Amino acid sequence: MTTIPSPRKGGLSRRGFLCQTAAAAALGATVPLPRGAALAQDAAGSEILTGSHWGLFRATVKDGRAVAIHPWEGDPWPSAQLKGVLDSIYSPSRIKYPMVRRAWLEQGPGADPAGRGTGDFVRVSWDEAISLVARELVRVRDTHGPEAIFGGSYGWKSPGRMHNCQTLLRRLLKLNGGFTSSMGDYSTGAAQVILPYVTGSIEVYEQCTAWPNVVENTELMVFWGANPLRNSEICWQIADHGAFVGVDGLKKKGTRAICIDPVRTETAQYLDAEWIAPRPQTDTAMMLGIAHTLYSENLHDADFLAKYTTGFDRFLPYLLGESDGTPKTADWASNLCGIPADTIRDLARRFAANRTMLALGYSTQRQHHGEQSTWMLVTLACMLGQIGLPGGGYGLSYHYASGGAPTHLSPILPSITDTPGQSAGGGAAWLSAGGTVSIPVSRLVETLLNPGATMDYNGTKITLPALKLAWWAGGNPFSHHQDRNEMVRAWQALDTFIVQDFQWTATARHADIVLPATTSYERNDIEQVGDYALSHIVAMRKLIEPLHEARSDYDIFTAVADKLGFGYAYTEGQTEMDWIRSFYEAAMIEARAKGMEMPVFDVFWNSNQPLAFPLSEDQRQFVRHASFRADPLLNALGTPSGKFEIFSRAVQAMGYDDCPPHPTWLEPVERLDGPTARYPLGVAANHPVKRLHSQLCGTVLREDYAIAGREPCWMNPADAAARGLQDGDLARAFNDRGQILVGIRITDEIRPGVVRIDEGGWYDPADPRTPGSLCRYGDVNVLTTGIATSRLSQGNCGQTAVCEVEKFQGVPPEVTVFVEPGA
Ligand SMILES: Nc1nc2c(c(=O)[nH]1)N[C@H]1C(S)=C(S)[C@@H](COP(=O)(O)OP(=O)(O)OC[C@H]3O[C@@H](n4cnc5c(=O)[nH]c(N)nc54)[C@H](O)[C@@H]3O)O[C@H]1N2
Ligand SMILES: Nc1nc2c(c(=O)[nH]1)N[C@H]1C(S)=C(S)[C@@H](COP(=O)(O)OP(=O)(O)OC[C@H]3O[C@@H](n4cnc5c(=O)[nH]c(N)nc54)[C@H](O)[C@@H]3O)O[C@H]1N2
Ligand SMILES: [Mo]
Repeated sequence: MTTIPSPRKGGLSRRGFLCQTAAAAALGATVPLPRGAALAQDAAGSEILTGSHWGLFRATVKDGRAVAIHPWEGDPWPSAQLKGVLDSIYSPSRIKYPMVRRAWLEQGPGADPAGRGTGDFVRVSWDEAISLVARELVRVRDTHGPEAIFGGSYGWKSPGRMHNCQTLLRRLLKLNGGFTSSMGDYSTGAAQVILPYVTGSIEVYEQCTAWPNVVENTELMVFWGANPLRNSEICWQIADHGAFVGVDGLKKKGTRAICIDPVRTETAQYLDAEWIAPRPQTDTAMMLGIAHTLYSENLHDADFLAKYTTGFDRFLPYLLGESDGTPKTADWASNLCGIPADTIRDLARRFAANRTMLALGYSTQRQHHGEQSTWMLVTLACMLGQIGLPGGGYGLSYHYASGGAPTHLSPILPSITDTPGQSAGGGAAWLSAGGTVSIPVSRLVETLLNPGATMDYNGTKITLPALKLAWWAGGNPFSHHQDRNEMVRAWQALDTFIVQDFQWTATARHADIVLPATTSYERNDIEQVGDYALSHIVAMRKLIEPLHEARSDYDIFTAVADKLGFGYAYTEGQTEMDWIRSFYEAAMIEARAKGMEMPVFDVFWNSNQPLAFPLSEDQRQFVRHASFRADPLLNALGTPSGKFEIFSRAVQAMGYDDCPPHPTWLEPVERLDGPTARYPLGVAANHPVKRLHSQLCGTVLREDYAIAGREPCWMNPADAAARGLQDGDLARAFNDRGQILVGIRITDEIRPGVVRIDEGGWYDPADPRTPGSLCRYGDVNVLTTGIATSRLSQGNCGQTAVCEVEKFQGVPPEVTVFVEPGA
């Protein structure tokens, strides 16, 4: 089991320099003069401070090479993944030069699409690569229309307000006349669409009741498919790791915790929590069983339901079975989820008897009908009536990016926009014309397979465009998308696939044109710390010069814009540092309006210190929905009724049979022990222990977890024994959609019947020309289903799959995905 690094002794001794503020003074914080900050750089020598998804760190640079990195001394819980960060800069999977697939180069766009992924690339000069890209953008636009260009490029690009490659890509494509974009994300595809109907906002990325308030007031902490001690290792911006402090607070306080999860998570282990392991994809049923118990034992809060919610009366006949003949009793739920009915009843009683916080993760909505679990959890919280009270209610981001870490008083740092001219006071209208089509982000494969078809989405109809060109920057679709083999086939509809990355991911390998980008450590940028904490602004200073022929995303797009004749419109005459300075200075003005004085840009930039912002006691004690509870009329929710909606007329009006108007148990297309399951094991395709999705899979970190050189497959001893599998065995996991190699890791920290294979293992097909061939490393998305959660949200179902696992017979094929193609 991975050990959790212990928090730094003495807690948060932040060495950052504070922004001068009346608020900080009131809090008793020392406010060093900005002048002193300039000296700090000398003291730190050649150690350069920068930031990453994994946190702030200082890098030692010798002779132009980063040789060591150390977590920032103010990080309460540094990520063990940092060692992979250093290695990622120099890893053998770096893309060194612009490359073009031979068939495409010699025979033109669309040539031999089945040959993608075979590694037959030709090195070209930057000049040639830029010309090819520019010519192809014009050709596709003029022949097929701008919507034939897909620019919805999704993924976990590096932090930084300047080199946001996705925004930069859209900025370019807008100038070229438009493109097809994408909506939503793979994280919360279902939840972020259903929740506005239920709670009036997307909720999943909004602040939860702050950890200090939880530690003080919560008596029973329920982590429902939520694992902060793993999933808050990272942030979308720069990780602050505040959730670790929060969970540690629960441990010190001795708060009772329950983890409802097929895996005994790091959080469960650290807190020595009660572990309840239902069958995956049955949570809605289990929640209904709890709700039924609450109602039948009169433990629900009728006053709260009456005052703050609508539609409980429409839901109740379903709960009681009056509308469909099936009462959703604990016994009924037990049959589905595999948890004893007594345990379900006991949970209901304890939830009601204690100040209970229900912390839900995202996995249960990344499943077929994933809208229902989120909606049902909010319904449960409504029945318990503790929403808006200290330490009670629900929280949907305690596990993610340190949701619940108290929010500091800080300005919002602006970032590059996709609309040139915006910062210069509103650009010309023609600049943003065209390309208004947008598809739900996980429906790209469906779009490629069904051009011209109509898709339902959230009450609207979308006509799917005929895509001919896709350009990806800062994401890895050949990792993040489901049903890889279907995807490989669908990709053949594209004439041209351009990929901009710094590593030879499976996506880059399937490209026609590969453009080597720098890592964020080879360019300058600026960012905030903590998605929720917003505790600091930090200069992400360049550590080293770009390696090989890599260029920054901004330089690459600028070169294409120049070639297309709109270079000036693209850059507005601004360099990288001009933009960074302008973002900082805009934040300075906002800070001033909030009563804070930030140092001038040069002092900040040269200080080699993060700029700290103050935290008020109010924010430490923030309680989600407290204001709504205090005055539901004045602070009405954003739903049509202004209340929590347990029955939604808006959802009803859409008439989708796969998303009824109140939370409902609907059988998923397949699940462990389900009526349609053709394979005996449920697959938990979790977020990885020692990676960020696919990032860092190509680094030394892999040595810490790979088994038999493959992605680990966690398996319960009973399941292993039944298959004659030993710890460390090389095995084949398969279903109707595909097959992958995995290494067996036997552990009783997983529920019998479930295997865990983390997402993000690099796809390495034995024969790229033959969809369905064996993936030699272990990309779990070969096994998952590509269907959508429902017609409402069209979210992905990355947590929906069943499979079988058997010992691999024969000569193990070599894994080749971690070095350059042809190496
Ligand atoms: N089965 C299953 N599938 C899943 C999930 C699951 O739980 N189960 N989770 C889903 C979720 S929630 C997500 S968010 C997605 C994640 O999917 P992605 O975000 O696509 O995955 P990453 O591996 O983070 O890919 C980011 C890529 O961007 C590159 N990159 C980083 N910085 C830069 C930069 O500055 N410039 C350029 N040009 N490239 C850069 C990295 O090298 C990497 O290849 O996966 C989804 N897929
Ligand atoms: N280390 C690390 N942290 C990350 C990421 C990463 O790649 N690596 N990715 C980040 C991103 S982009 C996102 S969106 C979030 C994702 O956050 P989540 O989607 O919440 O993360 P997962 O790891 O997929 O699942 C969380 C827990 O749910 C459990 N689980 C799986 N299926 C079920 C089920 O059917 N029922 C129940 N009750 N539990 C289930 C899993 O065992 C796991 O412990 O994580 C973020 N944090
Ligand atoms: Mo995500």
